Amino acid sequence: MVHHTATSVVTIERFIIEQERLHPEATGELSGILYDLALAAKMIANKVRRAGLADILGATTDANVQGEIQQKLDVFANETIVKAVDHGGRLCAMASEEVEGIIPIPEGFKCGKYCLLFDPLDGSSNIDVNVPVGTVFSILQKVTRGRNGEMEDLLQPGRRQVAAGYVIYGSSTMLVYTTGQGVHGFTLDPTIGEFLLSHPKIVTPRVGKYYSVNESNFGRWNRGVQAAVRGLKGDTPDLMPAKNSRYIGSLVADFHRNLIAGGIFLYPADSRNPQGKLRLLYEASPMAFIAEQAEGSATDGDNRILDIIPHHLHQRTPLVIGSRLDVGFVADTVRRAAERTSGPVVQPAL
Ligand code: AFP
Repeated sequence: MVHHTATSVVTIERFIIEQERLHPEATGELSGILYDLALAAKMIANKVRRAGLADILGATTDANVQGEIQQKLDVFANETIVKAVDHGGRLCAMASEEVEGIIPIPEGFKCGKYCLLFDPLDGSSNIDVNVPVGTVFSILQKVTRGRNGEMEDLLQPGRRQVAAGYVIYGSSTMLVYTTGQGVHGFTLDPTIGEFLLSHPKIVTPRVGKYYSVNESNFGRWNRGVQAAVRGLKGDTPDLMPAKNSRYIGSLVADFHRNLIAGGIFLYPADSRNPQGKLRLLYEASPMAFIAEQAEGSATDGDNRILDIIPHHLHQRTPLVIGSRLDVGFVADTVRRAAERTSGPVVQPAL
């Protein structure tokens, strides 16, 4: 890693180039995708910031594939990302949380060796009330041989990601990403329109201050999850000191706060969402790559998120993610409860 002095101004472009130089075999294609995503992020940030002013709020008539009402800004963000990356010759296929099937590279454009999966505007039900929203992305290398990317290229376990990141449109706009060499955060300086390196080599605390979960689901969780959340509140002080609670309802914002300050985010399965609510490929997997690169961890309760083999694009998963010891505490508590009710479970928890 290149070391910068505290006073040097490092743009995201410079940082990406310097990282690429560490890999003599790199063709620059991955760097190109990251630049394009940074550009799309600036365009989306610009629109999100003006959302309260422009006549852009309100639901469109389409319900997206998740059956949720799609906000106009979701559509804008989706199109902005597709247009920023589809013609660069670096991607062979895309998939978006907002679109049912594969998004192909249009005829006439070159295809490359990478696939992009993204959630264009996560937490969009929060836009009307001025709460931070975000974009999440995941990049995989193509494994099939044809020109176009296929489902097999997109349905790879998270451990095969070559890059993942998110953009948070909050009190400032930040882009945080990893290519497997640590996690680095950039803050958008709106006066010059550049993302500047503000958080090099983010390492999340081993034990966090916060727990983040939608506790209105408490009565719908299994006993193990209930016991774990009670533990996070201080029920078993010998095992886990009590934590403070923070929950925004926007994954990117909840995850980002916990990444920096230390903490754990949970969206477990419940009786209404037996597979959990969050999407494996657009949310859990990229966040898990970032968490692990920042020395945190991520599990579905039984399995490391990055080891889960996806079967379809919009698959959901329970998610427990954040500070390593906190995630371990929840996984152990859930496992012990499962052993008490149904004998030992086969999968070791983290
Ligand atoms: P929306 O994009 O529909 O607002 O969903 C946001 C989200 O997928 C994720 O960002 C949050 O962590 C989670 O849902 C919040 O879900 P609850 O509202 O059930 O707590």
